Amino acid sequence: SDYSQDPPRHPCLRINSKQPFNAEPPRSALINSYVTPVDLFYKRNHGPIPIVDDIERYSVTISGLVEDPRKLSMKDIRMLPKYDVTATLQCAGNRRTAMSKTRKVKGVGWDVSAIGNAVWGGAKLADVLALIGIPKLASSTKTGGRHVEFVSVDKCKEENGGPYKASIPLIQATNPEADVLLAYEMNGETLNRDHGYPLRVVVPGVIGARSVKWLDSINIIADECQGFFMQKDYKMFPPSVDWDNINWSTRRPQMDFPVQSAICSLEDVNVVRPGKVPVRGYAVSGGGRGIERVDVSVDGGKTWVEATRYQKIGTPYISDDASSDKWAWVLFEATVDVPNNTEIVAKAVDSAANVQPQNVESIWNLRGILNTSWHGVQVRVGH
Ligand code: MTE
Ligand code: MO
Repeated sequence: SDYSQDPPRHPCLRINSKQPFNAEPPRSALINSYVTPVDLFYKRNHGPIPIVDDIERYSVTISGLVEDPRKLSMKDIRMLPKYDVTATLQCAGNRRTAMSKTRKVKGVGWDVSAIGNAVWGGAKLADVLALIGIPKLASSTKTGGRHVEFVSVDKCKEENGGPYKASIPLIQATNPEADVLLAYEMNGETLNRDHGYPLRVVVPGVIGARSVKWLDSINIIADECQGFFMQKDYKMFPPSVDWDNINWSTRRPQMDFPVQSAICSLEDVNVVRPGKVPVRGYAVSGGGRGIERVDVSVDGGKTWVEATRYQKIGTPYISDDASSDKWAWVLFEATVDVPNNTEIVAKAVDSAANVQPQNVESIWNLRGILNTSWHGVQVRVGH
């Protein structure tokens, strides 16, 4: 493994692990703009950043249970209609550090910023698959394929030096409305090496782990991918399961992420002047569900005020409306009165009326994934 070729990174990133490089921006970077700048976008890797330098010779092999296996060049992919999809990518490990505080979990520690919102530009996977003869909205191929596996160029220790890989159901891959992309642009620029140059998968509304970077090949397969990150990781276990009684085969690989929000205008502990305090942050849900509401409390959840929500400044956000970005977060803001020392908490409600759980204990799991408990910050009033 060679990390000496890793690209330079923004000095503001908080490094959670150097090799592989895992880092997140300060909270404030997330609420400064609706679209997260590329250099401040969290970076989550399982090995060194691969180098793909001969773009003329680069291709994606599509094979497996298909009648017409093919190699697609970057030119072939760029020839398909280009879509710009604004989608929030969130690591399943976002907010893991806080979960670890109640009971130890295994995994890279993250504060609340293993998440970002970007405009991904590329071809729809549904169009790519149509090109090789798999029709739109197909749930199986004539040859028995039901899942689409993405295999990367990178190498990681969890796969014993093999490539990172993951899969999604064929029905999602061939559904144009699911907006699954083979992306070559991020925020209008060529995708950079950290984020998957020259081509990555973006699966909107699903945990980041399925959005495979540095795509090398696509396999049409009968059963879901048997790789480490599908079978031995990124599964949600109940609090009763620990390392001595775990049976990985009893759970499905996590796909959609649940409703989430976090306060980003305040740190864990803050000193504020008495009076009005602005509370700002992000809220997002998986599966294309919009955010119906964000509630903020300054008395531990006895009383609540509703925050305002927005995506584009000047356009009111309406959840699940045609004018809103269905795969993207909303930013929220509320101004609260803080007369004395207290905790400020926020919780979001999605369009299916799913609500974040109050306590982390009820959702604790040994891998520390999907901490979506109410996010709280301490405020001390200084005079
Ligand atoms: N793809 C490859 N090839 N290798 C990886 O290590 N990490 C995954 C996913 N795709 C990963 C990958 C995980 S766990 C997440 S959360 C996202 O990429 C992070 O994407 P980002 O670094 O662009 O933010
Ligand atoms: Mo992740």
